[in-house]
Amino acid sequence: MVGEGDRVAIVLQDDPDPDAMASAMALRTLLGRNKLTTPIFSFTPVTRPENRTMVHLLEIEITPASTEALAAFDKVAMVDVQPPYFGDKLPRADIVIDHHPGYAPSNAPFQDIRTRYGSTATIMTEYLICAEERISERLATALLYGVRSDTVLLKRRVTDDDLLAFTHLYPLANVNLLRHIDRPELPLTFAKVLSRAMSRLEVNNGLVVLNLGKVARDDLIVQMADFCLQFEGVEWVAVAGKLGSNLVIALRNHATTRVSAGETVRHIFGDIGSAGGHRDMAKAVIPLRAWRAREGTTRDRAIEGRLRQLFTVELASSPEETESRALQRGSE
Ligand SMILES: [Mn+2]
Repeated sequence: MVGEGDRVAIVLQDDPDPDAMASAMALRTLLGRNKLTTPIFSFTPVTRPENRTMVHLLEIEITPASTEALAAFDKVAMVDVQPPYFGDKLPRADIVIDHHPGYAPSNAPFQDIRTRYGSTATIMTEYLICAEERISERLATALLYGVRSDTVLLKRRVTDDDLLAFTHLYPLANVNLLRHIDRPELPLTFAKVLSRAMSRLEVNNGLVVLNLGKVARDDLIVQMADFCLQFEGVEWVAVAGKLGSNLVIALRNHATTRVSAGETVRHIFGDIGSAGGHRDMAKAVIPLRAWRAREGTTRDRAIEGRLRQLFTVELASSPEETESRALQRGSE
């Protein structure tokens, strides 16, 4: 399908994830191309800290996409995403390789959609094996990380094909690099924030609430919330931090509670910021101006106290939560 001199653009979903980036690298290898003749595009940049670490360590270059820039290419390929995702922004695709269900079929001349698969990286690994391509350490590391992150460490939606790809890639990959991607470095200044916060840690009725004050990065709030959830007797954790002009709040539970974390933050903060998420993890981002307008002060201790109050009332008032606690106590 792809002629010798054809310029090919590989387009990924917004805020590309490891599966998408690894699949793009694999397609480029399959086509025998380099980053000049086959650049990788996305309409928005990579934002998640682990994904940015992957981009950095594996030196993946992603060019900002635009409808005009892509129109200049002879062929457009999409991996880990399908044409309907882009709508009018990108009406044409020549090659589509993906595992996401639920898209309307497109008229791309080459389509390989395997909705049973846990990752697109699995499909790409099969192509590389069939074509007897050499899989470099860099490519193997990317693909392994792609399979692993899309299947949440081989726990979700994983098939025999994914496991086969995983075992094929594992000996070829750089396990040290993977460890680095998994555990992003913490800034040293965070040690102080951490120690101050730990000295205030209290568990009331299974609930921990902490406000870290000013933080350098969004993921520090999330990491702190995950960390606090590990202490005995903790069922719910809310960790807040000031990031730029916003107050960011991460809410976590063990997914054994009946109340959804997403619903909880929507209910408490929906009127002053963007709030939502899943049953066991949710987030609220509130402009500090909006917080001040509703709550009066943005002093760190005052925010922490108020958050404790809000979450305590919200979780206690929910009939499902009271019932599930009673059940848990009964079974202990
Ligand atoms: Mn995927």
